[in-house]
Amino acid sequence: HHMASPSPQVAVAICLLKDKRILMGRRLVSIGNSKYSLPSGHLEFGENFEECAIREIKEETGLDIEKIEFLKVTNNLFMDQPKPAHYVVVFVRAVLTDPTQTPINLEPEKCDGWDWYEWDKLPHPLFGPIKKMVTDGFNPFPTIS
Ligand code: 8DG
Ligand code: MG
Ligand code: MG
Repeated sequence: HHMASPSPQVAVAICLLKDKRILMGRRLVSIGNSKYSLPSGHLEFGENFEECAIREIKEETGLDIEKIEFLKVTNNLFMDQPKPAHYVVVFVRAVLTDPTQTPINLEPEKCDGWDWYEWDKLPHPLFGPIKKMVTDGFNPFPTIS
């Protein structure tokens, strides 16, 4: 009859880059409701990060991606939620396989819609964890050498 203790969960968040813009959408879920964030989702049993990124983007936007590269990992606590959560979030970047493909809002119960934003004109309010990363200088775009 005892409650199972909650465990940290693993999510993969995708910085999908198209020229100078990145894909974001307004969340319609309890954590970060009405805030703009990246497409992301839970790592499934047996998946690698690349497979998870490809699957989640496809499920949420219909888009096909390639050139998936690891960027960073963050440890995010949401302890002030009705149901506290702890996420280890793996950030990757990727590009469209077909640059003419456009996003479809395939999970309208979870997201208000997807659009492309320039990094210095990101939508607001941004979801807390990504907002802090931006403030701390995170930039997913490749540096031109
Ligand atoms: P799934 O059922 O499809 O597997 O999951 P989902 O419903 O798509 O999960 P999600 O909420 O989109 O993403 C999982 C969690 O990742 C989310 O509840 C909170 C966490 N998360 C962070 N940082 C970020 C971030 O910057 N962007 C996004 N989208 N999620 C993040 O901790
Ligand atoms: Mg998601
Ligand atoms: Mg999902």
